[in-house]
Amino acid sequence: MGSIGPETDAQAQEIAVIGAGFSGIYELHKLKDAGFKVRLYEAGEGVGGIWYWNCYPGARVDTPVPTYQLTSDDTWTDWNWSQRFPDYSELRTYFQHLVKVWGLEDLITFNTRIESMKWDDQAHHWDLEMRTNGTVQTKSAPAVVVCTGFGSKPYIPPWKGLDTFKGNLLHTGLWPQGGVPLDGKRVAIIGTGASGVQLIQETAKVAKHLTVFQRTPNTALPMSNPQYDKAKNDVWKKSYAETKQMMLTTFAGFDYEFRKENANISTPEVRAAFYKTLLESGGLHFWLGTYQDVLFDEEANAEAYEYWRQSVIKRIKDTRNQEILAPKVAPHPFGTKRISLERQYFEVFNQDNVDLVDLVENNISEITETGIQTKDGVLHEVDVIVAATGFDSVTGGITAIDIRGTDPKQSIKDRWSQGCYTLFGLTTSGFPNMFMMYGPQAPTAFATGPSSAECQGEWITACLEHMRDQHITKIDATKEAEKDWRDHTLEMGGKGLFPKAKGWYYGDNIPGKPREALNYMAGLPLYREKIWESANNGYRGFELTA
Ligand code: N01
Repeated sequence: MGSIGPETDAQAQEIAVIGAGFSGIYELHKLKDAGFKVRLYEAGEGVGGIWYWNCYPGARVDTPVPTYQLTSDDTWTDWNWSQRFPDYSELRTYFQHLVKVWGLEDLITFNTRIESMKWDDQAHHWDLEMRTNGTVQTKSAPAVVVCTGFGSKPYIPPWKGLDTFKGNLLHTGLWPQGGVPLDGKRVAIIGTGASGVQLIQETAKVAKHLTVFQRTPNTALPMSNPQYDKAKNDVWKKSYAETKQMMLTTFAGFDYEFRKENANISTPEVRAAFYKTLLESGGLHFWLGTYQDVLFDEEANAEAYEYWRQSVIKRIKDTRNQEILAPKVAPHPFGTKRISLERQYFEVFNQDNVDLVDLVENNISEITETGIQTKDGVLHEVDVIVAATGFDSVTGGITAIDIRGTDPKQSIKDRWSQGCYTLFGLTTSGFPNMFMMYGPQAPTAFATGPSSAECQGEWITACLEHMRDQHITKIDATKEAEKDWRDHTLEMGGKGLFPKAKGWYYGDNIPGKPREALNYMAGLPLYREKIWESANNGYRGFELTA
């Protein structure tokens, strides 16, 4: 019988946590603190999760600090940020700080990728097969917390001829740790999501020539990234207790919220003044601090888009580029695809060394030995091709592992092939004692990483403590409860203008992936209420076995 025992129990096996991003590190700390034997496995060489893998030039977070940090007092009092939106290297240093203050050094095994997990329904434990620098070994764990993140499975479209390219082919999410020289090179970047926008800005500064291949324009907002000195850090620290309280009440865990009025409550002049303030605030205010109906009402949305468009086109000299980057007809309702933050992004296209290809008019026909051929017959010869083409988001990090639960014939990938089933995005029926963080049917992409980690991590830790105290060795979601959660998630995800946009929020970016709301889009406060309602009622919706 597997045993979710205390650290002092010599028979107890280590609980396994997979992935060293915000969720994994937080959960490792919580379980250690609660007295469990626990070990974290990380495929990379260092901590940071998304900030370990996404180390392309310009990679930086678009949630401002101190919102983008864990809130426990031992982690922030001695920590100072150098800027409002830290880059990946500062975030890595922050993760090292977390490991140090929480004493996690000896509990992490790096360079180790979990390849498969098989549930043993007699022993009530998981057998994990893992590869460390080419060596495969198996370990048993009474419970597993999968923290592989929402964007850990990079996606490169299957362009014809891709493997014939003789230059350097890269993906933003698998950027070489030592960096790649782009100075003086001819570079192609395909994709203009958050990663593309950031990389384009940096590459344009150093490349001999940059060709950007855009399918959908990015309605990016100005970042505004002031430096933070000691005095500025002292300011946020003074009011951080109140900030933390506020973050518990807001939709996404930010320290501001949608305005509780519809747009038409104001005159056009007042609205314009309000939009101006939002844009000048920088960050995501124009998206998440706007009138409450902008993401629901077409008229309000169209006006917001037009305001954004006017603010952008005056920064682009060429009228053709204006129309490609900020078209008169919105490509989708404003804000229904993930908004990115930019710094001089639109000015990049005024540079002589930068070209823009509109893939809607002129798609890629094939990749050749020397570059990218478009439908019009032009061959764009380059030294480097960067696929900034995103990820098999939300589910891909989990389904990349061959996970088999009570039915050994069915992997989790098969189980979700026609649609995702989870209870609270925390567990999935038939895969007992397996918990997920920052995965499907949870707030994930609609919440900040740290807020989500704390919300789910506290619940999972409490659940495992309950199992330990009550000598429960198996917890599994019921099919009925799971169906209810799925229905609720899909209902919430069907609201407003969001479903009108095609993108990774709904799995549209991966061929063959079922179209459905992958995230819980009703906000963190309601999510928190629902998961604790179950826990406080004897884990309603779960079957517990001694
Ligand atoms: O990926 P994406 P990303 N042919 O999927 C295009 C987080 N993140 O890595 O929109 C041509 O958003 C695709 O076009 P379209 C953040 O949450 C955060 O940029 O599908 N193009 C799109 O332009 C973000 O949302 C940070 O028409 C193709 C791009 O590739 C998430 O990660 C930084 C194509 C993919 O954009 C993912 O961002 C970086 C094809 N066949 C990432 N297929 C920060 O915190 C796809 N595209 C700042």
